[in-house]
Amino acid sequence: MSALKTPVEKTFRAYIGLGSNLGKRLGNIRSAIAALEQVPGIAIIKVSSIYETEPVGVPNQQKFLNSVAEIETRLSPAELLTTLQRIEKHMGRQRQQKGEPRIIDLDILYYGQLVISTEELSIPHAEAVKRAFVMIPLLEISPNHIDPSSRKKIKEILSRLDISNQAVRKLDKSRY
Ligand code: PH2
Ligand code: MG
Ligand code: MG
Repeated sequence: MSALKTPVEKTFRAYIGLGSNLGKRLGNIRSAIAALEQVPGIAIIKVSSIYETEPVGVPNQQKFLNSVAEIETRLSPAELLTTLQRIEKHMGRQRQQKGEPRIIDLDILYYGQLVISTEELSIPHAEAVKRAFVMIPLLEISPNHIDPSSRKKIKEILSRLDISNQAVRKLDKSRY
């Protein structure tokens, strides 16, 4: 095939949610971002500040650190999922029980404007639009991103969300 006919591989914008509430939380978030940066087929576009957040739905656990990264990727959703699971495992995440404290959790929040729901993977992430620990970091890096399920911008979704009981505090950059 001539160079001119070489197919241009399509890339997609995706958003990854990062969370940690076990071990060295800040180091864990940073290591995960560093690991993502190393993956062929993933380019990191933006990373939000890191937020300390009250655990949602998992009572009596240590607070989380959360962040959201915007990436450009040529990996398919399934390949991206496998990649995130490989990084989680490599960083020492053990999966025994649902909802247990975790060294690192990497979730696909959005993948372009794709909407899929299978047993392995739902995109958009099913809970994302209800969670301040996802929506607030997303608002910081991409307020005009459109959630394909509701067709609303992140800033609109958040303005209508009652997050009064979900404490989210931006970590002071000078301290990390
Ligand atoms: N992740 C969960 C459940 N609850 N709460 C906070 N604050 N941050 C999280 O990342 C989180 C959670 C399941 O993945
Ligand atoms: Mg999660
Ligand atoms: Mg997860």
